[in-house]
Amino acid sequence: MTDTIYVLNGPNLNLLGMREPEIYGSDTLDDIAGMLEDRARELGVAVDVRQTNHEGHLVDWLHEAQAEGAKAVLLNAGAYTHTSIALLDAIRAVRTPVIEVHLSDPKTREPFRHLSYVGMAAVQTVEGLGARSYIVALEAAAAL
Ligand code: CA2
Repeated sequence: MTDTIYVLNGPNLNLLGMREPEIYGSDTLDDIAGMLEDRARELGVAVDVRQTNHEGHLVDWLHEAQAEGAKAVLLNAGAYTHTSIALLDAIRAVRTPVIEVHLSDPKTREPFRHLSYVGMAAVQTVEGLGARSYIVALEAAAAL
């Protein structure tokens, strides 16, 4: 059976490519999903790419990733990265490894982006590479 890697995206990432290209690049989330599907095929894994603006959906999907036996989760929790103890608890609650992903490098931005609850529990963080952050994270997940 082909291993599946969940790629979970949080609030406002559905607007990628439409605003602030100088920070987040000009690729849409659909563009990134296409790149991930192409690279996943080369790596012999499958990706399941999702986006939500709701914190609890991300928690539910982390639980689902474990229940469905996903190999790993790539998680760009958007601004919930910096606020959500619920996500920290969920990542700690599941055995599925979670890799934190960011397009920008939050540590070089406003001070309120320097704290990452996701990063406290993730096995790895890939950030600051634009859309390529997702590809590098996918390669790391496939190698786990
Ligand atoms: O760099 C990242 O990937 C972030 O997770 C993006 C989040 C931000 O809150 C994190 O600190 C870093 C914001 C995503 C918002 O996406 C937008 C898309 C288009 C226009 C404006 C925002």
